Amino acid sequence: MSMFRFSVGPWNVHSGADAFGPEVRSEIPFADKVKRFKEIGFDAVQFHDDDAVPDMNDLSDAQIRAKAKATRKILEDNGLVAEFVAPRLWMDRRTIDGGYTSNSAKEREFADWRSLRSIDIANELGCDKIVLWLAREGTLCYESKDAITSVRRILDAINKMLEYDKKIKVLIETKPNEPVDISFCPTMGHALALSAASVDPNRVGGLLESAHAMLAGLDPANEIAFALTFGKLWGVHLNDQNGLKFDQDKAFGVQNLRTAFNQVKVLVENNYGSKGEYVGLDVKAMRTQPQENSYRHLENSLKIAKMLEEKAKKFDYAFQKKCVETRDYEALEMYVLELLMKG
Ligand code: 3MF
Ligand code: MG
Repeated sequence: MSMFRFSVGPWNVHSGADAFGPEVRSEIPFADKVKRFKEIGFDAVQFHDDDAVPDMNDLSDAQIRAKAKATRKILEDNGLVAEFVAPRLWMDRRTIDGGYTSNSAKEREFADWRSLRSIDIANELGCDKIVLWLAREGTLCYESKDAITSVRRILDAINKMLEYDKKIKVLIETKPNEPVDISFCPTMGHALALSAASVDPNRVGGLLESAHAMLAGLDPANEIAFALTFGKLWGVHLNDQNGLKFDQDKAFGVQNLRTAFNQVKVLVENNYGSKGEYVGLDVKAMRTQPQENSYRHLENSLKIAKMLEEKAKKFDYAFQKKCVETRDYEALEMYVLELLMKG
C-alpha cells in the first residue's frame, strides 16, 4: 500500500504534436481522461487555468467561476479532486515575450489578470495551490530585458496573488530553459529566495520537476531535499530525462533508475504527503505510440514510483551506517544496485 497520493495533468495525455510535426493520436475529451485517471489509480488532477475553463479570455469573471464549478462537478462525479491551478501564460500572443517580465505594461497586466482568475478557478475547484511554471519569464536575447527589474517583476506578481487571496499558496515550478534560452528562476534555490523576499514567505514554496533539475545539470533528489529542508516542497513533477537536450518528460525512472530511487527515498524518509501534498507526474507518451497507448506511460510511471517506494522502505539503514563508519562506499553502492536489480 502506497503512503502517497498521486496526481496527473490532462496535458499528460496528448495527441503527440511537437515542434516538427502534427498530432499522431486523436484528442481525448477531458471527461474521458478524468474517468481513466481514476481507474489507473490517481487521486487528484492538476490544471492549467484554461484546462478547467477553456477559452477563458472571452469570458467574464463570473462566467469563468461558473465554468470552473462545472469542471469541479466532473471531478467529483469521478471521485477525484483538484491539486492546483497554473496560469498558462505561454500560449497567448500577448505573452510571447513573457507575462510578468514582459517589457510591455499592458502585457504584464494581462498576465496578472490570468493569475488572479487562476485563483478564482482554484477556489471554485476547491484547491489552494497556484503553480507558476515561469515558461517565458526569461530571455531569448539576453540584452532584451533587465534581469534585476525582471526578478522584481516576478516578485511583484507573486505578491499581488498573495494579497488578492489570503489563503492561496504559490508554488514556483523551476526550469532553467525551454522555451526561453535563459530563465530568471532556474532552480529551487532561486524559488526559495523569491519566497523569502515575498510579502508572505509562508505561502510561497516550490514544485520540483525531475527533468527540469536535470536540464539545470542538478540532481533532482537533492533539489527535492533542498526544498524539504525548509518545509517548502509542496509539489513534485516526477518524470525522467536523457541528458541535456529538449525537455523530454519521459516516464518516471525509465532513464535514470538510481536517481529516481533516490527521489522516492527522500520523499519516503521525510513523510512527504503528510500535509496533503501529492506526488504529481508530468510525463508524455512517446510520439511514436498509437492511440491505445495513450495512458501506458502514466500506468508505467505510477507502477515504477510504487515499486521504488517499496525498495525505499526496504532500505537497510543499519548496513548503510556500517558502510559509512568504515567508509566502504563501494559496498554501499553495490548494495543499492543490488537492491534495485534484485526482484
Ligand atoms: C513544462 C512543464 C509544464 C508545467 C505545467 C504546470 C506543461 O516543462 O513542466 O507542463 O508542469 O504547466 O505547471
Ligand atoms: Mg512540469
